[in-house]
Amino acid sequence: MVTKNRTTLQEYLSSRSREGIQNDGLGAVIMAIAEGSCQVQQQVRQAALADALGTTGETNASSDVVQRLDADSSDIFVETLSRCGQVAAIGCEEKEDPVIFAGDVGGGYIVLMDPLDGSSNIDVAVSIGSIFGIWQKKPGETVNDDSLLRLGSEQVAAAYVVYGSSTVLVLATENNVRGFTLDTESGAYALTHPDIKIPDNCTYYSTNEGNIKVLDEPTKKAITLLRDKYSQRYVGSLVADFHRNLLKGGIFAYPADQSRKDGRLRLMYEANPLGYVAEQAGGAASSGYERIMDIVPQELHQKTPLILGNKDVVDETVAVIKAG
Ligand code: FDP
Repeated sequence: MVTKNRTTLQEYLSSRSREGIQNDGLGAVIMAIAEGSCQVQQQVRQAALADALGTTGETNASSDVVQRLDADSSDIFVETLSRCGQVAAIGCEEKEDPVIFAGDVGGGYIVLMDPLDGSSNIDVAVSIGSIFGIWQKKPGETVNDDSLLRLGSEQVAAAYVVYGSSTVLVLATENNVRGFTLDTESGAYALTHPDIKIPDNCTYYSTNEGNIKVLDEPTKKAITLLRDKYSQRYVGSLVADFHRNLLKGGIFAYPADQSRKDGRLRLMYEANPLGYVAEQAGGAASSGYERIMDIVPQELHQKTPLILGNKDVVDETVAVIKAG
């Protein structure tokens, strides 16, 4: 068996007195994410065979067309997270309103998620993923809609799963980023990337070059400088682009443009969780104006420009944008 002699995610979480995972119940939340992702990866790989591709005909809170797999993945993760008994509330990119578990039913954690990121790549067999930010409920708090509007810096953990040529779950807690690869034979995630740190050298930049014509001059200059120095790689699924850049060194940029003053990506479901992972791995995340993790959220589905990856390159890029 492939996982022989490797630590499984379950074993890793069981020894949570080390590695910074000390909070009661957090392991159960992460296992619920892992369980859901096993189901989602199966659906993703079988989708064409099961005639499950295509759209639901609806749009979500951000006016994006909802793919059938978006909706199915959302249901799967809401179910596994509800069942683990440690979650007080779930905010989901695909759902207008949060799911709140009242009274004794709820646990101590708040999870905000993009259940299937990279929708436009679903139908064409290109890597996609799921993203999760995890917060702890405030002591004595009665959870309501406003409880989900937390600073990114208050996350206690974040995770993402890439459904690529293999399925990889990356888990970040304070100063710790680890990657687990799904062994599809045993159904267990096994530790394959024990200590992820973003490499010192930035190799890649990832941005939608087609947008260059609608950028303001300082942002255009910042992107052009990246183009001059680094190789371009752009999958068009944030998780996949981020994962490559995290392992190989790189910067992802989806800046504001003339028609999208707040960019395209979601603060609570995408920027905060991946910003947290980046920072714990030695990288950085900025809106181009401020640290992502310091943005005070005004509403659940709000968008933000995002510049994410190697800290020195993020800082340089932001400096060019700010210089005007
Ligand atoms: P998608 O719309 O396909 O879900 O989350 C939004 C996102 O994908 C990101 O995953 C991706 O990085 C970005 O949008 C791609 O946007 P463009 O097509 O505008 O480049």
